[in-house]
Amino acid sequence: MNQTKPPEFKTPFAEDVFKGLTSYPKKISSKFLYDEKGDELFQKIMDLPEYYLTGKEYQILMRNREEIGNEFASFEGFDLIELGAGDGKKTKVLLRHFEEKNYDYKYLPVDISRNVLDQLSESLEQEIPGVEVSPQQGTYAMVLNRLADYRERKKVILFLGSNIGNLTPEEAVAFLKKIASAMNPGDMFFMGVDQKKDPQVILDAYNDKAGVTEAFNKNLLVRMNRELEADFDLDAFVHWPLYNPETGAAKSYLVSTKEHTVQINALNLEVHFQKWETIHTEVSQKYDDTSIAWLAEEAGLKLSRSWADKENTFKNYLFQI
Ligand code: AVJ
Repeated sequence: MNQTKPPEFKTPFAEDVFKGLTSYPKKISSKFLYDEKGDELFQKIMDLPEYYLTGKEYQILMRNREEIGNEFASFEGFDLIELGAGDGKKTKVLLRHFEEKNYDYKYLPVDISRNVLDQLSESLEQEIPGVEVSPQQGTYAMVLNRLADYRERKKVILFLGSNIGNLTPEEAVAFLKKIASAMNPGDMFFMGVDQKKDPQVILDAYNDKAGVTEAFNKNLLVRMNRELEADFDLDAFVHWPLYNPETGAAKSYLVSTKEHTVQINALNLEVHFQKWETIHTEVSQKYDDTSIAWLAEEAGLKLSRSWADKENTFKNYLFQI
């Protein structure tokens, strides 16, 4: 019998691109936005005037660090586990405060990238030398599984920056169920979530004047050109963010401005684009208290309290099980 072997992929990126660009409508998973260049562009995004998320969350943590610390602290001490720590700029607000209070805790930043973890450990060593850091390299799922069996002392899991937004609500429920299953009674989950608001404000956050978000989105094309020997012409696509105030989904696309064909040599693939055909590249889901209550209910988490800025631009929620 003549069997067709399923294609073997050298990397997760190769597999995602093959599957996503042979589907209709075309898509590429947003997690591949973060190569070295993507990390650098995201750092720039966080400093943009239109990208309010980082500044608002920083403010919330700064103003409420005392109260938040009182919730986290416990008699037997605690382990602070951060999913996707990045440069830790916001987390350091809490760590500095915990140091001042002499809390008995250990900080366990989780990231897929060794490089990110090394840089973070080094900067902590410089800036807050007292804090005990135990970097955890791996995917969130790997680390959560590993930590599920750990019951020695209270766990506080941090998930900041509205990173939950990169999942659809259905994916978010599945993810929060994993978090819940890694928690024991008394453990806590603290999550930062961008809120539904004036649609124009949200749209502008993903469509900055300086074009940094456009470059971030198009970096996927650059990455395919480099890593998969493709020949994407960056000028043949426009960056197109959308916000739907009904669903709370902010989505980004790359739209082909002409009919053309792209070669992806490493995948032995020719990809045809119709004029105005799209590649969906990212979702940044926005929530409100009602939709967060639904998420929590579905995932088996109990919402215990939240902190926000005056305009409810951004909220940080504390959950228990
Ligand atoms: C890191 C997922 C929270 O969706 O707001 C910023 C990523 N994309 N600008 C977001 C992002 C375009 C960001 N998150």
